[in-house]
Amino acid sequence: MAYDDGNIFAKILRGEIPCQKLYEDEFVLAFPDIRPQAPIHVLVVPKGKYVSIADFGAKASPEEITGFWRAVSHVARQLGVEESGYRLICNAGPDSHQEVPHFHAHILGGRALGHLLA
Ligand code: D5M
Repeated sequence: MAYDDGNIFAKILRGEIPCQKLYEDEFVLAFPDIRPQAPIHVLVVPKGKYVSIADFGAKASPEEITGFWRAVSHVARQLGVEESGYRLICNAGPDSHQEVPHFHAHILGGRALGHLLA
């Protein structure tokens, strides 16, 4: 799938739609999910234009990949869930109900999460 510059995260990254910035560096922007499914539900979005985790893995530079995952764990620490624990979710494709076609990770925490992922 080709990257669509009109997706909502692209608009947020360009500053066309506001978000509550929780963390930003050269590689990522992190902000709360608009439809939280846990007391803490934050999205970490790479600044590069990647549709999916497959696209990210195939096309991003080693610096971008390292920067992204470092930022994810940094944000989790910043949110105070490193000790209590949290779940990372990266939806990919129709069966996962990936809604926004710009790769991102969800950080979920702040309560005991269920055992099942589905
Ligand atoms: O998840 C995409 C997530 O993005 C979904 O949980 C809603 C969230 N979302 C959509 N628009 C916004 C804005 N404007 N701010 C914050 N969060 C938003 P997916 O993994 O693609 O299904």
